[in-house]
Amino acid sequence: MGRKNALRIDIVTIFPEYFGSPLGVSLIGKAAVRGDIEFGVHDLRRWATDVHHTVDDLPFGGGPGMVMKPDVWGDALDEIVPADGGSARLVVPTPSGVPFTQDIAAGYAAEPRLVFACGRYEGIDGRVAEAMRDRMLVDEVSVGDYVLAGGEAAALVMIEAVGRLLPGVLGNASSVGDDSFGGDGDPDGAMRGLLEGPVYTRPRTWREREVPEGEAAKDFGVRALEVSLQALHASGSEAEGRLVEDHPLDALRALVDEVGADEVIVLTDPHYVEEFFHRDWASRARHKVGVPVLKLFSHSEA
Ligand code: JB8
Repeated sequence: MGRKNALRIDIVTIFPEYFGSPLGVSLIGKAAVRGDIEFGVHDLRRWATDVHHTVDDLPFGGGPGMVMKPDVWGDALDEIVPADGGSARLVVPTPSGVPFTQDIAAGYAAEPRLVFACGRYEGIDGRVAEAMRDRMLVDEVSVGDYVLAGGEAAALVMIEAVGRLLPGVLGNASSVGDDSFGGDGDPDGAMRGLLEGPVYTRPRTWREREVPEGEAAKDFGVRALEVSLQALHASGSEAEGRLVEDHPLDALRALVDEVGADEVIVLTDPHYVEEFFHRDWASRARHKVGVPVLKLFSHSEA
């Protein structure tokens, strides 16, 4: 078994090979290597009982397509999940499910164990989800208002959204429970989107397009500040704000002196390189403003 606080994810599918690459790369691949996430991918046909490994049958009442057999799914889930549910949560992707949201992702990231039941054809016999509710939480979830050919791609979407929220996954190492304060853990909160905007990197001029600077850059800052203050006021805060155009550290020091602040809280998106070298300006502020500087990270990737 993996380390403590690890998330165990089981996936049941007739296409186990579908998951190899996506779960092996990037943040999730590394989290799996470290043991922060543990995957079990199971071929549903292992629980089929006939020579053809049949997993589907004709729908009662007629209609198009085939329906996945309850006996095969029942035997699979009986073997994968302990009889008492073992604190697992069963997630069944289906176009008729409740919409998958960032809040649901955050809830899943706090679970010890998720089991994804990926259907194909017209879906899984409706009694399977019903029967499993006797032993565990069962969520029927949709990742969007369109119809996929099966639950596999939907499961990957959810696993990616959950994986990047796990503690220990890059960018979350120092997060301080600031989900409700501008982080993407609470995208419906008052602060949603305040720190987002277009981003730029080198070269400064590309195909005759300049990275916004001066007045052009200020425009975005002015709007972001407006929206931020509006949201804060709407939530009952007496926040004031100002846009800083010269060096933020000098402005911060001046502000600390001006208002006699005894603490500074910096809310920022994490940046991998800056964090690694402790070169971010919030860290430098610690040595310059003469009061404690608490740094909070939003839950987004570097
Ligand atoms: C058969 O669009 B979907 C979705 C579609 C599906 C199945 C599961 C999910 C199974 N078609 O979220």
